[in-house]
Amino acid sequence: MLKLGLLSLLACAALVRAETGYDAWLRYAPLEGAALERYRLTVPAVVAVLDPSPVAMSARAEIVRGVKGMLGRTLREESSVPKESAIVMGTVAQLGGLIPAVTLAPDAFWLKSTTQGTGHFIVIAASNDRGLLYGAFALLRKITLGEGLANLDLRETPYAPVRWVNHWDRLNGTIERGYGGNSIFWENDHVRQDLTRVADYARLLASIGIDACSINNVNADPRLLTAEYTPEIARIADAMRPWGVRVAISVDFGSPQSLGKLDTFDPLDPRVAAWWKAHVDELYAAAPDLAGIVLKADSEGRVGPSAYHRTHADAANVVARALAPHGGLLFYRGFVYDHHMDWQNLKNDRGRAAYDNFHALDGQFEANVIVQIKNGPIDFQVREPASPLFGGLEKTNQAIELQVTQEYFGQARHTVFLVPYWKETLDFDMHAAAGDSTLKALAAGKTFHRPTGGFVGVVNAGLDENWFGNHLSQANLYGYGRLAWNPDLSSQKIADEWTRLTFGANPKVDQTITQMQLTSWRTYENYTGPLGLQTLTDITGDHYGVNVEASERNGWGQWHRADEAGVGMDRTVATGTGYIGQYRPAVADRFESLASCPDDLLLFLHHVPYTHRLHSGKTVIQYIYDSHYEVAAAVSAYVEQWKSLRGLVDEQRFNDVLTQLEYQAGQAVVWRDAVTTWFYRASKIADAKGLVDHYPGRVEAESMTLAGYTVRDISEPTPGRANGPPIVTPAEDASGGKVVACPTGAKSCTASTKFAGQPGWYTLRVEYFDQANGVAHYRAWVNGQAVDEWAADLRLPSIRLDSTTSTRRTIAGIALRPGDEIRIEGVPDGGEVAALDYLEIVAEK
Ligand code: GCV
Repeated sequence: MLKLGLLSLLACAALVRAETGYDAWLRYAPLEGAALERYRLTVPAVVAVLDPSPVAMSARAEIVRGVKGMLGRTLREESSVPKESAIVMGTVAQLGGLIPAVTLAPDAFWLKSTTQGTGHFIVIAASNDRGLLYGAFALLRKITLGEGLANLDLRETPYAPVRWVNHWDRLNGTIERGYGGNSIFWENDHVRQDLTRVADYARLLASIGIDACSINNVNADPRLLTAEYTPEIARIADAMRPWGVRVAISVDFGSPQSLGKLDTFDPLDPRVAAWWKAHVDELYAAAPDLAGIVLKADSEGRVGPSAYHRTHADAANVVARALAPHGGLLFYRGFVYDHHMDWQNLKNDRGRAAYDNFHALDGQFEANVIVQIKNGPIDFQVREPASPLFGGLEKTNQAIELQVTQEYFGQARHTVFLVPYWKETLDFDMHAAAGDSTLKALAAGKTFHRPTGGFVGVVNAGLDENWFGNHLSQANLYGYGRLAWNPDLSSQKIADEWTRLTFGANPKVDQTITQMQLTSWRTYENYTGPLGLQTLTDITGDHYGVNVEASERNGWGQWHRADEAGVGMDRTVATGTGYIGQYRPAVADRFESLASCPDDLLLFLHHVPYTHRLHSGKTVIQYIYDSHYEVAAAVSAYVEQWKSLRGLVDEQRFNDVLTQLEYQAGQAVVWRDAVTTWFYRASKIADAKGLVDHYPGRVEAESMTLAGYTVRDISEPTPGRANGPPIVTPAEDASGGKVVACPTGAKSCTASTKFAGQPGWYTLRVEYFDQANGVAHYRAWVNGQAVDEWAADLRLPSIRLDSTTSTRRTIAGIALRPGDEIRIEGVPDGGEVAALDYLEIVAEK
């Protein structure tokens, strides 16, 4: 009895072992039962590596670490083929007769089981040390996933030579569009002293086949090219090198003038060319395996070749020529557009910009230049068609830029698994050539037989223990790497792999998380920008909360043109901006006609009345209404699904994700209400289902009995927009367009209401505002009895009272009788005014 009790206690302890998420998908959690027995029989006692390079040593150490974690056994390390059974790693030549002579591409690996004499060998063969490392990770992945090792014969070659990540880290340690804490690379204008995190990050990258990483923001700080930083860059390179990850940097195109004391940065001036050469030579002297340079020029205020009426090819080539002797690559960003466009001109279209800027230059770039093109023509919106530029370059290397960091995707406070989105884009046939002209084939250089090309992911992982601020967001980095390695993997396969590696093999856990991840993009899209609306977020502000009109009446060109009469950007050739004509005819014809244009992209490509019928037969306006209600319910269902995993996922990560999903469920309601209200007001078409603008059980804070609280119109300028009136007035951000706020400096304020419903059990939902400039406290009372208290301490990106800060507190299990007084007390702090939007009283089932 005692023994049993102890055993179950131990089992329990293993299950609830606190996990911070730091190990991500490389947990190597102990195997149990039959799986443990099976692998203990098949995994030999020795691991030998025949290649002495540091990368190969990492591969061997990783095998030892993984086997120790999963099987509880420490393998003996050797450096020649032992007589006894072993895992043996080496190049095909080093492996001698152990396996047949084959030619393996760089970074490819071959996992092969073989027998010689009395020894059984698991061979990891490759043509270079990175291949050995990738093979080692593949072998460990197989063990974690429970795949058999007998008759092993797995040969994998990366789909594309370029598998990079970019970081948008600033030298001061902050990150542009980073949601997982500050930089792992930089602190106080220098490289961090302790680079352990950097090495651990490189290990994560290596495990998914990523081999290069740029370490500073594309909005580049020119100081990085001063001599002071060269040894610092070299330190990062040293930290990442054992994992086969090479470092790259982003540079400012004006550097020859701003740093070099030249009177010009004209790319055709020989002094400028000499300047770049000298600087690049210096960098390579310190870090000889630097992967290359990333350049954002003539974009969003960055200087570029237009200053001298030169072309993007001139700009790219002057830096590329400096890199060429060292084998470095120059990534020139295709994200070039005018952000001061006249919004009243219906022919203007930011979507055209990449193609218009680069198509005519095809063939003019040096062989080591790669044009780095965002997946869509605008900017990582919730849905965009594939950028037509991918089909418009035949004699130029290209790479697809995907955004792993969730800028327009809920900034890691919302769970959105992006792999299905990326898959749709990568599999899209651009009809650019007779053979395979899917986007992935074009980007990888296969279609037009380019020397190089591939994938770049903007990652922006940070110092948070779990790297991203949300455990489930780790799946995006994992999925990005897996797709860059093999874009033919299905979303299902990637989600399933990631879930089992990250949360274990329990089938219920696997199924629940995988399903949630696979549906999460469509869910998010349907509350933040359905039918090709791109995004309805505040594009001139934090890119997070709702602000339907923020896209309009400004020069940024993220227009959706929603007004009283209709919605959508007319990008047709016949009557619109002509954007659709940038695609090859087979694609253009499909997009141009309303009959064949996919519903998902309708409003990206066409302007239609709200009564336009989709292929499903539903009107556009009813789709907007329905989709918002459906997905708000779907996110609530995620919460319930997650709760069903209690006890099956370790406690820390279980609670973290639960908190995240509960928050997201509240936000989906904020989005639902704001977007449907806005479209109802604009279209004046009532919801056929009668849901929009009717909120049963909701008591607006402004109609409660207030003590100290004052009513505020949400569109008032707040300190965040102190310089004049706000650009937009998102009255839809608050229920009823109003909130109540407690003046700064007040001790506390209260808002109360009398319950008038039937006696029973109720859930109270308090919609309050969690501004970033203080930590207000709230208390809820029923008939003078305290029932809940909380602090408004989330890390949200606004100090305004708006949908970004609008947050929901759920208080379940409250018994109410008619006449009961419900009172919310808010205690302001700093600039945070303990504001309230409404109270919702929901009967429990
Ligand atoms: C690094 C968008 C983002 C910017 C980003 C830019 C880019 O505009 O909001 O933060 O700048 O894209 O990709 O260069």
